Amino acid sequence: MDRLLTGLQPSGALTIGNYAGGISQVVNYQKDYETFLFVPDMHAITVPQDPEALHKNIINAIALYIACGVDPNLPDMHIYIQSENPYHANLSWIFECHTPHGDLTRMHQFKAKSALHESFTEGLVTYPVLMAADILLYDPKYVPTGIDQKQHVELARNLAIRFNNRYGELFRLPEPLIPTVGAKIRDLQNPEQKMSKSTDNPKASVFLSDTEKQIRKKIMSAVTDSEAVIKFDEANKPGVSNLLTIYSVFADTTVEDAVAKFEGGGYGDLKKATADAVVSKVIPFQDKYNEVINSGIIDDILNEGRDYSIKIAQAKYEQVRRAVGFGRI
Ligand code: AQP
Repeated sequence: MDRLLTGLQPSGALTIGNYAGGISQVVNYQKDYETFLFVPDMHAITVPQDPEALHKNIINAIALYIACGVDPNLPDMHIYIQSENPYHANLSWIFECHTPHGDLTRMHQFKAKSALHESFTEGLVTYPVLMAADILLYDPKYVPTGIDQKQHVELARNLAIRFNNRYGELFRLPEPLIPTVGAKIRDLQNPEQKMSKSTDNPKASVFLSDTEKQIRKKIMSAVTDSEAVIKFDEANKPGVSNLLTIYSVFADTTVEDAVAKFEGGGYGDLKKATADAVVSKVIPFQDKYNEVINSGIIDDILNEGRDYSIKIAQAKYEQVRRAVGFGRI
């Protein structure tokens, strides 16, 4: 069975963007692939985190995956925490020593995130190398992701090619799996940017934990434009295009159908329908989330995921370790 692998950083509450680019794809494909779904807590500390909040966000993320439809009872579903498996960091070091510094400082996400902080750590630079290790340890065929992480999956692919050429066939080349709709949900207040969980503007992102009232308020006050024409044109009408995208993701339809439904109408109607669609999916997720978080099942799920992921990752790491000449012959 081919493998699928993805992770969502516990750097805050998850957004509807994380749902569209990450979780919803796992839910759609989970029966067709052996699935490795992990919480990348080591990635989260590339920017400062409060330790107590980080612990909580890790467990909340697991409960939310399940609440959104990830089925932990599928025999080929493995859910785990990155830092509980030491081979991610071990392989990452080897990869760092094979990655030109310039390849990392040229990454879009590094440029965007480093610009937000007066000083930043080396972890922010090397983040995509750790992500390459997260992926390549498991030989997945697909990595479900939004557009923002596509470049990082490409870096993992390039590292795999470099290693296979230099040391012999070690890694399967992964492919990013980008959703046809919802690959980039935009910030509601600044639709030039993508929606992020670590935003400073409380009106910019809709979180999967928001109340119905908060969701409606944020979507009704989304920035659009003064043209009063509903059409999908991301370059010239990013705000309206974003609403059409969010509507399509949460109403399970295509952007073409959404445009056909709303064209000729006002922005207020589009916003209201978008808010209705988001509320109708997200509020039931929250009911299920409360059930999961209080059920006591999370530790068992994580123990199984940890043990299985260590078994797979250790075998791959041993091959790589020998190939690069570490230790005794
Ligand atoms: N706005 C988005 N639209 C579509 N997909 C998105 N993803 C993130 N934002 C959007 C996808 O969600 C998955 C998990 O991402 P991540 O948590 O690992 O890191 P990120 O991409 O840096 O997400 P955020 O929300 O922007 O987090 P912070 O604020 O901590 O940096 C990935 O598949 C990602 O593509």
